[in-house]
Formats: sequence, structure tokens, C-alpha cells
Amino acid sequence: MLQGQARIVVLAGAGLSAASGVPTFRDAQTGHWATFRPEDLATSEAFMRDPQMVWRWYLSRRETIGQVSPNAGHDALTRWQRERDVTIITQNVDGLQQRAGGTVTEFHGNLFVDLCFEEHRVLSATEQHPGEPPRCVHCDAYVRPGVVWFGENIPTHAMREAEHAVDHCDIFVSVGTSSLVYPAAGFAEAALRRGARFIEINPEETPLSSLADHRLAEPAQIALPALVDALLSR
Ligand code: BJW
Repeated sequence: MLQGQARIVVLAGAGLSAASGVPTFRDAQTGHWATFRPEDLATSEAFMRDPQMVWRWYLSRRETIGQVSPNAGHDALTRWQRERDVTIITQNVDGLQQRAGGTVTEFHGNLFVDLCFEEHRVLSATEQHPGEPPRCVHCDAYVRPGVVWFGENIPTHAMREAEHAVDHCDIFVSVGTSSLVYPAAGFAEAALRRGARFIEINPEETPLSSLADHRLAEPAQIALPALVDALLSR
């Protein structure tokens, strides 16, 4: 299936970065949301309610991710992309695929970008105030992270790129995502409707597992290097 001129789309989720030491979201013991409810952290309402708490959570994640490195799964995807027609849509906001040299569509934004909460402009400088999130130098609004929270639209350019890639792919590969969050979780079925084949890489089953033409029930950092080595050595 994956040989030759196949146009391949890879949709990545938090499981791809797990081996780097970045917690996934929904793992009951170690996930980001093991001790918080997502709606208390990853919504604009949560930020308005308690900006300092939400900002501190994102700062601690910036710190964690700043100290880790891409893993063998990211490296394998980059090698694959350099040799074949592979589009990577990542839901991950950690920038690790980019640090591994990959080109990605950032579907849920980027943790390291500062945005003005009111006007959504990207900020290169911010004003620091002790005990609260920094403020926008233009309008004094709070600064927020450049990620997509629940209830917010996917950035237009990311949605357009992803839809175009999904509409034109022969193979759709979902790796390390629970396939619970829309609209990303709808792409596999959209690709299937257009006649593409669907491969899922995840040690655990997801709501989409039964639709997969092939399931690799293995961690991404094991399955991806093995797959890409086999493909590129032919
Ligand atoms: C391994 C592994 C290893 C472990 N190897 N695998 C249609 C139906 C129902 C609801 C909706 C719908 N359309 C929209 C909605 C609402 C909502 C939604 O989807 N809700 C659902 C929860 C029901 N979606 C939205 O609000 C989206 N916006 C939108 O649609 O706009 C239009 C709109 C506007 C207004 C109203 C309604 C619609 C935006 C979604 C934004 C998601 N944002 C987050 C947070 C980002 C910021 C942050 O980082 O803090 O993005 S949520 C969080 O989930 C994060 C992730 O990108 C995303 C997906 O998680 P992911 O990557 O799948 O991680 P996990 O933890 O869930 O799973 C990890 C997997 O890895 C597991 O399966 C493990 O088994 C596996 N794994 N180790 C391989 N080594």
C-alpha cells in the first residue's frame, strides 16, 4: 500500500511525543488532565475565570517540553517525508516534529507562541507583571498561549491545508491519537469516503480502530522507524 507514488497523510497526536517524555492528555494516571478537568484549563472561559492558574499550567508545560527532545518516531516521520509524498498534520502543540526537521500543519497551534487574548495577534514582546500573566504591549490585554482551546475554531490556513491534503490522499495514517477530538477525528472517515486506505498506529484501540485497513498496535517510536526503514530500503 505504501510503496511508490502513494500520497500519504499522517495525522499525529500526543502518543507520538509520549516517548520524549511529554504527557498525553487522557492517560488516567500521567496525562495532562489526570488531576484537572480539561474544561478547567483548555478553554477561553477557564482563562477568563483564572488567567493566572491557566497561564502557570502552560508555562510549566513550556518548561517540560523545552527540556525534552524528539524521539525515534518523529525522526522516522521526517525521513519518510524527505523521501516520499507525506503530509504531516499534527495536533501536537509541542513543536517536536518541527525540531526533528519535519514540515507540519499545526492543527491545534503552538504552545510557544504568545497571543493577545483580545485581538489574537502574535506577540514578539510582552509586558511582565508579577503574579499574573504578561500583558499585550499594544492593548494591555492578557497574553495567552497560541493553542486552540475547546470551542475555538481551527486556524483557517491549517484547516484549509489539512482538508486539501485529506481530499487528495491515497493513504491516511493516524498515529498516537485517541481520535476523540473533532474536527481532526473526522479526517480518517473523510479520507475513507474518498476511497483512501486507513492505517492506525496506537497500542490502544480507539473509536476508529474498527475502520482501519491495518492496525499497528505498537508504540509510535517502535512502529514508525520499522515501517519507514522497510519502505525506504526497497
Ligand atoms: C501512543 C503512545 C505511543 C500513548 N505511541 N500511541 C463534533 C462532534 C462532537 C464534538 C465536536 C465536534 N466538533 C467540534 C466539537 C467540539 C470539540 C470536541 O471535539 N469535543 C470532543 C472532546 C467531544 N472540538 C472543538 O472544540 C474544536 N474546535 C472546533 O471544532 O471549532 C468549531 C466549533 C466552534 C465552536 C463550537 C463548536 C465547534 C477545537 C479542539 C481543540 C483541541 N485542543 C486541545 C488542547 C490544545 C491546547 C493544549 O495543549 O492545552 O488539543 S484538546 C487536546 O486533545 C489537544 C490534543 O491535540 C487533542 C487530541 O488529543 P490526542 O492527541 O488524541 O491525545 P490523547 O491523550 O487523547 O490520546 C493519546 C493517544 O496516544 C491514546 O490513544 C494512547 O493510546 C496513544 N498513545 N502512548 C502511540 N508511545
